[in-house]
Amino acid sequence: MASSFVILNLILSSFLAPISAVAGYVNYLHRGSSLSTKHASDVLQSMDGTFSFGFYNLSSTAFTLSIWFTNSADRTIAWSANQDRPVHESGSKVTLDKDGSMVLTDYDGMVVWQINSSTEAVRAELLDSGNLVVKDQYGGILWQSFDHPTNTLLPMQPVTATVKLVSTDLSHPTSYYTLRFDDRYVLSLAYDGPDISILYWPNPDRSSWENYRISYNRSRSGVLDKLGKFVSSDNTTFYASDWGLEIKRRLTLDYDGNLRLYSLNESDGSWHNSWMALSQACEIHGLCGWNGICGYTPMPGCSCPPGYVVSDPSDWSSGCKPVFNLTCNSDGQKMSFVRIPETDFWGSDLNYVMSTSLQACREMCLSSCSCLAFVYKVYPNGCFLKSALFNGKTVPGYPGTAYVKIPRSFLSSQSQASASELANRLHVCNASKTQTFNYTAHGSKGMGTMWYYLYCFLAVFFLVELCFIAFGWWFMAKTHSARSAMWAAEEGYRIVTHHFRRFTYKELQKATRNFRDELGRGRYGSVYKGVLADNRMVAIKKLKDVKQGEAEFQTEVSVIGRIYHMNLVRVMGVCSEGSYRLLVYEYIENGSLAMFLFHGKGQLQWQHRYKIAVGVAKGLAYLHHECMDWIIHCDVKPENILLDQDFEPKISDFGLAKMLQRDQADPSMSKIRGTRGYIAPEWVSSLPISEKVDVYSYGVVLLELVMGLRVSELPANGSGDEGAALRQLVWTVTEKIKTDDQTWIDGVVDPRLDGNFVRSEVLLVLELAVLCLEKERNQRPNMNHVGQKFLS
Ligand SMILES: *[C@@H]1O[C@H](CO)[C@@H](O)[C@H](O)[C@H]1NC(C)=O
Ligand SMILES: *[C@@H]1O[C@H](CO)[C@@H](O)[C@H](O)[C@H]1NC(C)=O
Ligand SMILES: *[C@@H]1O[C@H](CO)[C@@H](O)[C@H](O)[C@H]1NC(C)=O
Ligand SMILES: *[C@@H]1O[C@H](CO)[C@@H](O)[C@H](O)[C@H]1NC(C)=O
Ligand SMILES: *[C@@H]1O[C@H](CO)[C@@H](O)[C@H](O)[C@H]1NC(C)=O
Ligand SMILES: *[C@@H]1O[C@H](CO)[C@@H](O)[C@H](O)[C@H]1NC(C)=O
Ligand SMILES: *[C@@H]1O[C@H](CO)[C@@H](O)[C@H](O)[C@H]1NC(C)=O
Ligand SMILES: CC(=O)N[C@H]1CO[C@H](CO)[C@@H](O)[C@@H]1O
Repeated sequence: MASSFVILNLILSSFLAPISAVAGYVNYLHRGSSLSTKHASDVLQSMDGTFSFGFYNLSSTAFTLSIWFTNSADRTIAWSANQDRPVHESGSKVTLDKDGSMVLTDYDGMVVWQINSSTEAVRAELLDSGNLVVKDQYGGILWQSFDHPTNTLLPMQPVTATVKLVSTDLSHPTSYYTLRFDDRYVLSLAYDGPDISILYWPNPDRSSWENYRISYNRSRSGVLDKLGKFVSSDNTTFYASDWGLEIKRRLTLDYDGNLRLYSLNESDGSWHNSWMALSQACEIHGLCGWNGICGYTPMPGCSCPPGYVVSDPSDWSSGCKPVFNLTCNSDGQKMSFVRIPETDFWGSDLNYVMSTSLQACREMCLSSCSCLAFVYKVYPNGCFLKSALFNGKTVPGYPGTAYVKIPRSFLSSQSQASASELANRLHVCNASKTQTFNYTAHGSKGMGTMWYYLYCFLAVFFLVELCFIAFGWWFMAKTHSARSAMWAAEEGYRIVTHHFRRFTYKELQKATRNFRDELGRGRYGSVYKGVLADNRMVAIKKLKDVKQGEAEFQTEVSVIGRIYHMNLVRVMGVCSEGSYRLLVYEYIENGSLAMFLFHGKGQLQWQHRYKIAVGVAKGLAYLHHECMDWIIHCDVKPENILLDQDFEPKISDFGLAKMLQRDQADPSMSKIRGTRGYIAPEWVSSLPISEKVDVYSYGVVLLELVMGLRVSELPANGSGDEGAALRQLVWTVTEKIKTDDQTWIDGVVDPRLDGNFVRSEVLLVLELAVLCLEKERNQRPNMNHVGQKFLS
């Protein structure tokens, strides 16, 4: 009897699978059937259409298995099975196996995620609530996505003792914020960092009682109801500002550590914020990392105390590091303190002494090696010695003053924490923070290399940002009487949106004083110096020959606008009005590498040249392998490598090739881009262009860095063939490298260096250069390998 049931079931499911678009969307998946990345129609939809389940495209090649809001404009993800390990475009699928388990496999059959159950599942169903349930033959629930939330809770999805929201999303894989019941059974927001774990909501300075929480209620559960009220067993209660309406909502722990409740506006698919846990961004712990200080100017931002510098400008949450060495008094190092008013460093208390004088407090800190700072509160007189600086915040009116210990010798060169340091800490892509994926070269024309694809996903960042903009506007328009607390937080959204914005033509005209100060002219148009209304210096590029429509152009630019890497020139904004297409770039002080190498702008020491070689490799590796929509630069040359005041290279003009290619009417024209002397041999053949063309150009740049002359303009030796001189040079260097004697290097290196260089480094650069200049592109290393060579 049972077996015939199974057979019937199998027959049925083979008829029902695969899901086809013809029958419209269904909300279930039968045993034996699967959804694949191949068919866009392979999506389950809840009966009422609110939620969809299937493969969510992060880019054209990377997918996650997710549940998303069908009707939100940006397809906001509510749940993801594999957000830290997306799968490849072709051949990935999720199957409800014959043996009853649900398995997500990558293109190569590797199991990325699976549901473990001892009982056979016969059906997976997406419910109207957004819950994906896997049922057995009796309709019992074997597994449900509601038990495994990612960063979002949906209405009626309980948060329980075993459930934890984690703020990590696709673009912020290392965010340490969590929402969970703490060990007193109070629902809390916590910073669960690698070396510290602290709760910051509800207010950690108060007892549970004072926070209106009930501790140690063992039920440990809470739920948001359909009307927008959240209640949990610890008496955490809050209401959506639009409470009472049955709207689609989500409660999301955003990557910035704030818990927010959003409502969907179904008419335009936007989200607006209807509640948030913390209205003051600086109350969120860990925002500015170790030694950092959060403050409002009035936008929330981070700064470093005097004597400290930011560890990673692209990521303020990595904090600040001291530029001095703190040794103990025993060796005679004289210590002093810098005073930072209205500032506290929460936690890390070494000692607390009541009713003491400032002088006594100071002495106490001086006499203790482990005291890094103290906070002195005037009323009640209190002295807090700090063993570490974390959760620093400057709040106007705060009744305490922080005194940070630094060597006296250092005090003279002290710099004030300036508002300009309150940089935008929200970065988009950071290679070392993203998950590494290991794909074998797949379908890429037999290139035997291993590819390390690192994805950096902007999608979710983009969604959140859109929400913020939408909310900001909605909120300002709607409630002018907004509480001031709300305002400060709203400013926080502006800083998010601030780093990439649309400009009007008028604004840019004004910034450049009607395009008066031309910095240079390039392939894509002229560049002008400008000063924005907020006094930031920018370089404004007026693009020519962009025939793209406005919308298409904006989309394209918003992609490059979200790329943020130390070695890439940052695009701060765009203007697209009528026929005008302008890009606003950060201003890079030192101009281009070409000016230094070929136009006598100044001396470039070897150490700078080496730094440039490494930096450009990192920047290119990033473009090629780490960002969404891998970008081929197509025109790597010293003119497009800008240098900041520390000679850190920044690549400019990336992403433009693609943009301009779109509308090239003449396909043969679109093929030959790049600059003579830097273009790889395959440009002129009919091979499709791959990122290896950039590797080739990079090889030329390496040679130029070493030799200090335009390799592309080497006198042709008789044959008249343009590339011949370069090939000859490459061949010679290749041969020389094989020999043991290294004196030949002195003859190759730029004479302007006057012998001041590190021979082993020069050798490494030359070795890489000839590798990159391999005629056969498959023989060239990829930029990740080049980067690794520099590190090893
Ligand atoms: C994902 O696919 C949709 C349609 O299938 C498309 O409109 C969208 O641009 C794609 N998104 C990305 C990031 O590729
Ligand atoms: C299933 O079990 C494997 C190994 O025990 C585990 O790694 C995986 O996370 C489990 N999957 C789910 C969805 O719980
Ligand atoms: C529960 O919370 C409400 C308001 O949020 C408060 O009025 C009430 O006193 C709290 N109950 C307890 C026992 O703390
Ligand atoms: C504990 O929480 C449950 C569920 O919210 C509630 O019914 C119960 O009354 C609470 N117990 C106490 C002692 O407050
Ligand atoms: C929803 O969006 C529409 C169109 O943008 C707007 O007119 C309406 O006011 C919005 N509704 C809410 C509740 O924000
Ligand atoms: C700090 O100490 C390290 C190693 O002990 C040394 O390399 C570095 O130069 C010192 N820095 C300063 C600012 O004295
Ligand atoms: C990638 O996979 C290959 C073979 O499976 C392995 O040898 C290599 O170490 C992996 N690389 C990384 C970075 O995991
Ligand atoms: C490109 C970039 O900014 N990379 C940084 C990523 O974060 C690590 C650690 O925080 C830094 O060391 C990198 O410089």
